[in-house]
Amino acid sequence: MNDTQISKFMSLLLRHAPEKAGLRLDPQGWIAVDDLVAGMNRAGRALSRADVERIVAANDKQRFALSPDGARIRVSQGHSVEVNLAYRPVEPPEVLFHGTATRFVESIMASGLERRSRHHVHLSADRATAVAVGSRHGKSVVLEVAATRMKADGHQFFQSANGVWLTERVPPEYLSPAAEREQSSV
Ligand code: HQG
Repeated sequence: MNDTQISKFMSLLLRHAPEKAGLRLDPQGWIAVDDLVAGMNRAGRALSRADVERIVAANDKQRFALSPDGARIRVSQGHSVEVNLAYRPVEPPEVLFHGTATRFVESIMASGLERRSRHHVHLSADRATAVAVGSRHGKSVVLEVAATRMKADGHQFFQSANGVWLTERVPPEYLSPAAEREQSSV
């Protein structure tokens, strides 16, 4: 397995399915690095603690976080398993962005952005990230979220350790498609 494959398997275990390697996360999503390594080896992925540390340090989006003493690891966002990362509400920028696929837009503009299998709707502070996130699902389109207005109306915003903006849902009245001209310029 190359580092990308290991990283994807780590994401799967730490976000969605720890049981695939016989593991359990603590309520804040942490697990001992040694337990993760042992579990991955049991699941047939031969790797060492040093491999995990290299992958954590090199990760493009800094998905993984180590505890200050380096003993435990978790992912910073994106879980579907029950965890509480104890995010504190923070003041969002005026506008945030959500990238999705064109085929979802009609449904999103009717019922709003929903968190689906994750704990939150994921938003970004820049368009380019939103374009990349959207293109994971198909032809990418970027929606603007009137974040300051949402906050003023009582919605809470959180930011993960790796900079992803999170909120529980975005009702349609705060959403607008970003202008075509702007989308093609990113
Ligand atoms: C869509 C990656 C129809 C939503 C990225 C999205 C991100 C609706 C999909 C992180 C809808 C859910 C999360 C509605 C939402 N009708 N479609 N009412 N409401 N949707 O993967 O935001 O690489 O769960 O637009 O960088 O794409 O994994 O969420 O297309 O930060 O670290 O339902 O995943 O991070 O898809 O991506 P996802 P997402 P990592």
